[in-house]
Amino acid sequence: MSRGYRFTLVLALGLVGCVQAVTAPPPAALPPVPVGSGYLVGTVRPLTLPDGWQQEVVMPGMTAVHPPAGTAVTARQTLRDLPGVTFVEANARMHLVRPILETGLRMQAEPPPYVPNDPEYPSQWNMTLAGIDRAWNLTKGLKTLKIGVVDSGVDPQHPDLVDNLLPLIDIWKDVHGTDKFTFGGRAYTMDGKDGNGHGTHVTGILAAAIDNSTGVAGTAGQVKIQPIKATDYEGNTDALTLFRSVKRAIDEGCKVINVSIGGDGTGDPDLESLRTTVAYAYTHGVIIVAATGNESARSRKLIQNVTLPAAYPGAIAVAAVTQYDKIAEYSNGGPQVAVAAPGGAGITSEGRKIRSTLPTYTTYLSLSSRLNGPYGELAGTSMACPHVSGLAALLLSQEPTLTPSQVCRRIALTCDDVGVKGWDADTGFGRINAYRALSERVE
Ligand SMILES: [Ca+2]
Ligand SMILES: [Ca+2]
Repeated sequence: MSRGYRFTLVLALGLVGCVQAVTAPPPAALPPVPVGSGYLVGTVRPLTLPDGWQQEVVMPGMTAVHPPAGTAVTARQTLRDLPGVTFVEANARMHLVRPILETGLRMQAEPPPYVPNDPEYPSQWNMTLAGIDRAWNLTKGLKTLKIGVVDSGVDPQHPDLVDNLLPLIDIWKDVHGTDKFTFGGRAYTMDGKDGNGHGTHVTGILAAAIDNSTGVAGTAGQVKIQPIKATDYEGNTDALTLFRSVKRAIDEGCKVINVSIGGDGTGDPDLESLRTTVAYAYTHGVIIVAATGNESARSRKLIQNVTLPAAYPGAIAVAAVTQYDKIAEYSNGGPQVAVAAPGGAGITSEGRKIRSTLPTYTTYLSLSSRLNGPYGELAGTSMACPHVSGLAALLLSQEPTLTPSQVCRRIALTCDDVGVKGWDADTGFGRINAYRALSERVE
């Protein structure tokens, strides 16, 4: 029995030894520590460290050491002075090798559309089509940025515009005298305000106050608008009035000027004065955004040339697309077209028009077309144009030092291609995409 017992005991001890060899605990690991903290120490023998210091044998010959807080200044020297230490290194910070990314690639998912609280916003399909709703996640415009609207004037008291309006400058009156007409035996005087309705509609697309629980939302609904009245109640003007209006807008400090004005197609096809006007703005660091004109009837294969001043170098010539992202029936075309933007339907099959602000008082438009304010729908390249002026304003709000040529490139090179593949004479580089313009790098 006793032999048997000893044998069993020896066998048992042997088993214990085997179990210990297989399941011996690994060297103590350090508790979680901040990235880049501590030291790596070369060792030829186990380290004997001061109290409170922690160590982990990383591999034979190298130990990670964490001195207590407060000893960082002297820790390296303390470690160097220990017997058997071959090197001491701070635990260097490192990073994944960053992939080289192509410019213009969309690396992040687009944000969801921003939905403002303006009650008429659900009818503004144009803001979604042009990526403006997603752009509002990035900026809604700088309150100190001045944008010029050279047009028929504006309703200076419109409740959805008044917060963004500077006092109207009436160049029409300076050049041509009072703006008045008689309708149905009644006289109307329109000095100092929009006598037509066109300018108020354009201004709303560009900068109706956003998120004010009122009416519609403008593309750049927080910037300041400098309204310049350059036409009479019918929309008539001339090159001299236009030049004086543009110059005044520049003198007032406007960085972008919306010109939804064109020749009537009956005049000189080349006006040196208007070419000079656009060049003057460009050399003063100001961007002219102009409509290509509405004289075409594409369903009958009649396509008119880009009007003036949109056709001149330095202006961004804006064509119009419909709700369905197709070139609009009326939109003029040609080699000068830069981009397209929502202009709305010219014929019934093209979808809806563009909803915006209209004057709160009687105008030539309300009398002649029964289009009454304070909100209503119009279509045309005049309506497309302020989407692009508004986008230029958003770009300058995000990056105030951009030059006119940089703004033009951003807008053109981030368009979504529409119509014929690549640049085409109907839609230029394509329909603007405000979110892409604000979020993609374009060199
Ligand atoms: Ca509003
Ligand atoms: Ca195209």
